[in-house]
Amino acid sequence: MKTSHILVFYVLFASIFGLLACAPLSATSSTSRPDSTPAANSKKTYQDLIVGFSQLGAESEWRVANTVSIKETAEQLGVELRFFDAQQKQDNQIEAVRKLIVEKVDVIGVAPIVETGWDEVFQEAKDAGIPIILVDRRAAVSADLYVTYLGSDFLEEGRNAARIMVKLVNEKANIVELVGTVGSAPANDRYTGFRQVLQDYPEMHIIDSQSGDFTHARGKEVMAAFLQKYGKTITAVFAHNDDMATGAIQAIEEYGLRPGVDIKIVSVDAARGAFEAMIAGKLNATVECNPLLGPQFFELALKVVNGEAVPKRVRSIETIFFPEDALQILPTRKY
Ligand code: GYE
Repeated sequence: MKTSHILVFYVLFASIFGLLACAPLSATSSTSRPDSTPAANSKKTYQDLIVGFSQLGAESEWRVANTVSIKETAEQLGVELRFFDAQQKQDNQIEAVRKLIVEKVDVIGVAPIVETGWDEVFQEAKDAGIPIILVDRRAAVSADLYVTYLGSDFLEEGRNAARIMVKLVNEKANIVELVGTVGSAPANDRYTGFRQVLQDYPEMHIIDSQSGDFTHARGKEVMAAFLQKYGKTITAVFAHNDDMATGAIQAIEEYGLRPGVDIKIVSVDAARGAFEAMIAGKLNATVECNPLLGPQFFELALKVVNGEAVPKRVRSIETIFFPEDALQILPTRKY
């Protein structure tokens, strides 16, 4: 069996268990209820819901797909959605949450740009009796300040990226890392997960690690600087998302090396840009991170508003993709 197929099998297996562990909302994990439980006969439907959403920005293909998923699902279900784009600034996100509290929406979804700095505004929402649902990224707050967290397992994504990298380079490489937004949950966890696996391989060296802020432009800039500094010493790149990977691909080509061949590249998200790069032979693998969270988010929102128990943590289902399957899979990708 090919390495890639073993990995896909492994991930699918893990996903099925993840699914079993968290799919039914009556799962064994700890559950939480909002403070007030409406009487059974006053249950709200999607058409009664007013939902606020504080999105962090539009930095990547992933984020754009995530926003579309939230907006389209609201429209399909007939939910009234009040959506704010914070343009990559935490202050704007906090301001949006405060506006939504004043407007007395039923529930607020937040995709926190960074982990810290949320205690005060989440407490304000709690005091106003408005439940917070964390979407995509975690916030470092006490568990009573949000009802549930819906999103990917970023640590496992980092570990999977490392497992693939180890195989691609036969356990020996000089890696540069393009880190996501500093202080964000996915950047923190992908960084940590990657190292957890690499620590068992003495010839896998991370020679430098810098933030490219999850954008194509910054990924390209940082990679160009790495190439100036280390030249051909670099044999591998771990990019925390596809946009930075495609930026790095351009920088490598401009430097006169072959991305995917002279320098192996693994990234995260599995957006269309990654599939196109894999088909062109310039990207070696992408670890899926699913942005299509709209349906799960509104299902949770309705349950929370109706006082039904929901798991404290809900994971999205994901896999890994390799170049040999990219051509066949690309037309089926939604983002
Ligand atoms: O991987 C990246 C985006 O938070 C999981 O944010 C998300 C990450 C995603 O900018 O492309």
